[in-house]
Amino acid sequence: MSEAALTLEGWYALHDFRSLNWTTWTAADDEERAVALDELNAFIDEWSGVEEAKLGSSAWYSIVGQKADFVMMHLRESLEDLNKLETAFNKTAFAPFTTKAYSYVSIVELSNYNSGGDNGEDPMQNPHIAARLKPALPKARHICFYPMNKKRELADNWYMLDMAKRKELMYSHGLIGRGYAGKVKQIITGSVGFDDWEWGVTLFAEDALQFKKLVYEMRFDEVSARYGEFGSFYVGNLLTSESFEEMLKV
Ligand code: 76R
Repeated sequence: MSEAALTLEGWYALHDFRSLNWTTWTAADDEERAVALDELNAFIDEWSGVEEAKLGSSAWYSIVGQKADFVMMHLRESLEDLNKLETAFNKTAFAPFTTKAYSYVSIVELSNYNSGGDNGEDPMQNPHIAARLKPALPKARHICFYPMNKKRELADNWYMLDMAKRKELMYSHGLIGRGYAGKVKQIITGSVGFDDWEWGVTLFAEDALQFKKLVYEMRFDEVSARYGEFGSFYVGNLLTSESFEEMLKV
């Protein structure tokens, strides 16, 4: 049996995709819309306190295209916290104007493929590792999210490769990724046992074109070319209360 990679886990993640019900939104009167927006803003205002207390982080983006209209991405200490958040949103007066589009449950993950090996230190005490496992989500202009698997086919089975081979392949993957330092920030979340794919990939960038460049370049790398399987891609733009209100103006 091949050796499993050792993984470190940080905050639990929920990507909560919603669509707007324009029919009910445009049919509502001004007061109903104002109450809905007030309750939505109160819900969102709570996120900054959680971030300051270092108990989690949230991000809010519109989604371009018909798969969803916006996504709330939450990182929190536990699955219970994530559950409370989605329920709190569902209880706002804004929620009836939305429909559920998609969701993804996972946990921030780092694996030991490219680490120097066991040096006897507790990795959780390393501030760089801690910051990657419990990251403050960047308020970058754009987000890109997609789920993925590593293949388990007879000829190409990632899980049957020995550790040394997987390390070698992941080294090359990391090299390509590092070429995008400063342009794309990636958060890899593991979802084996939590959701339908094995990982969630969340990318943040000021220039959305860098998503295409990075993902395309990786397609030629063996880890993705041979072993990667991908779900639907969601791409969008940073939201603020102001830009969301602007989007909802009827
Ligand atoms: O964590 C690290 O920075 C060390 C190197 C590294 C690992 C272990 C790394 C670097 N990744 C790792 C693990 Mn990655 N990554 C993806 C995708 O679209 C595709 O083809 C794949 C989707 C992107 C875009 C990306 C970007 N990575 C993983 C894993 C877990 C694998 C496992 O355990 O089997 C997956 C699924 C995955 C997928 N990766 C980087 C990036 C970038 C930009 C980097 C460089 C980070 C940096 O050095 O700043």
